Amino acid sequence: MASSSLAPGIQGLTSDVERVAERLHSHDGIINVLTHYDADGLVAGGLVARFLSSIGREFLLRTTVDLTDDVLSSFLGLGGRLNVFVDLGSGDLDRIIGMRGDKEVVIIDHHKLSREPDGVTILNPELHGFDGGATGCASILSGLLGYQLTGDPYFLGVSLVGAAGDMQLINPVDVTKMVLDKAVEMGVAEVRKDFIFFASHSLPLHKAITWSFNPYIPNFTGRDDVGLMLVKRSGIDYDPSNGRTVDSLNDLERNRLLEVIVQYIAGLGIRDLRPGDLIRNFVVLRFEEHPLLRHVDEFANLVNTTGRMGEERLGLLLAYGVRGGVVDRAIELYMERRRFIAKYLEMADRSAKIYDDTVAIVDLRGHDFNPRFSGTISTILSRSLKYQDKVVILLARSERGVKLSARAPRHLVEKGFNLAEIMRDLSKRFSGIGGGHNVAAGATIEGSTDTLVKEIVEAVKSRLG
Ligand SMILES: [Mn+2]
Repeated sequence: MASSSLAPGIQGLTSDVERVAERLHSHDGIINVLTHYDADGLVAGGLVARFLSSIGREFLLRTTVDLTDDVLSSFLGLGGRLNVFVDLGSGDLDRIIGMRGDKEVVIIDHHKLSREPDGVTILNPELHGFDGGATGCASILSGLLGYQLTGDPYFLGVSLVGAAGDMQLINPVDVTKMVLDKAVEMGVAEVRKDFIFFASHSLPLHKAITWSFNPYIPNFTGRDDVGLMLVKRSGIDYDPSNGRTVDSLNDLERNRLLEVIVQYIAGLGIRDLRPGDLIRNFVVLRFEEHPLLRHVDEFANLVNTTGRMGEERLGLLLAYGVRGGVVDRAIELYMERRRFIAKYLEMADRSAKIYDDTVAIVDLRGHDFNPRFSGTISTILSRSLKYQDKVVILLARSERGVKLSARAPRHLVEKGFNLAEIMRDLSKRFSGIGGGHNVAAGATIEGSTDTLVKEIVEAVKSRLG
């Protein structure tokens, strides 16, 4: 698949794909696979499983939230001689090499390498001059592996689902772009530009128009009542029970509805709303029959949900290619989770207090809020038009104390602002654990004091100064 018009590293990566595919193909005996529980990890794991099945290899597939010592030693302790890490491992080479014993290790990953591979076989775009955060996520690599040996374009199409999950399809470059282009060329994928209001093709019209959480628009996103009001206002003949969807609209109805929606959103008085925020590229999988699976963003949300709700095997099976009852069960979970997200976003928006126009504190300690949603809610808020230029910090009550989930805008991070340090400092001061990345970090601290919010705001402000 190498082409002279692509970055030079593609050639090297492609020969690594061939090498790893050959290695797995020639292995005699069981192959153990461990993958991450997010959308990219589950899609990659499902594709590796499909690939191993199609070449007649026996395998055992596990998922994990973190690569802790316990998880690592249990995985390396499994029978069989070959262990494959997917969407994790590159940053833990020291521990893996230290604990591998006589096991052969293969890593299919796109995170930064913590040291020299030293006898570990690694498939990673970082080794070929690419930024693995921006291109060549684990699903893309697994898709290439499967396609390499089987020629089945399903691998290319579904690998895009994991890429959507890791945010590599918003502006696809290098390896990810190569796979997208190939999938389009093979006729399995199609790229369409459309308004975010028309992103869901399966839901009743009034739910569909407020469906997309990207960007999150307070008093609009996820609000069925607002959706119904706007459909009525547009004069379209509509009854929520008659099953009309976005696809049933003719051009005239579509334009009338669009006009009403844009007018309503403009009336919400949101700063910095650009028309471009409301239009996106959507990648469609042409071979999928179910509308939720046809759209890679929704497919990715579906898989992500299975992991977040502790039902990873459903996500793995979806990526592998199982349909029917597995799709139904995943959709039930998805709808349940969406209802919670919509409810919690409203709650968060009402509770948000903004300090000095830079820090948004969302204190949900006194609310009926499930702390497992903290990261999801703070991420959506931080990408919303209202809060995208703020440091967002969400506080929730959890079993072990107060859980903090923090997100920083990119412009501050580029100037050296580091949330992980703030979370570490706070967790030292309030005896807990904390850390993460410069853009996204968290902490769980013990007890709670009346001055906690004030101290958090002070901690952020001192780092900004
Ligand atoms: Mn990933």
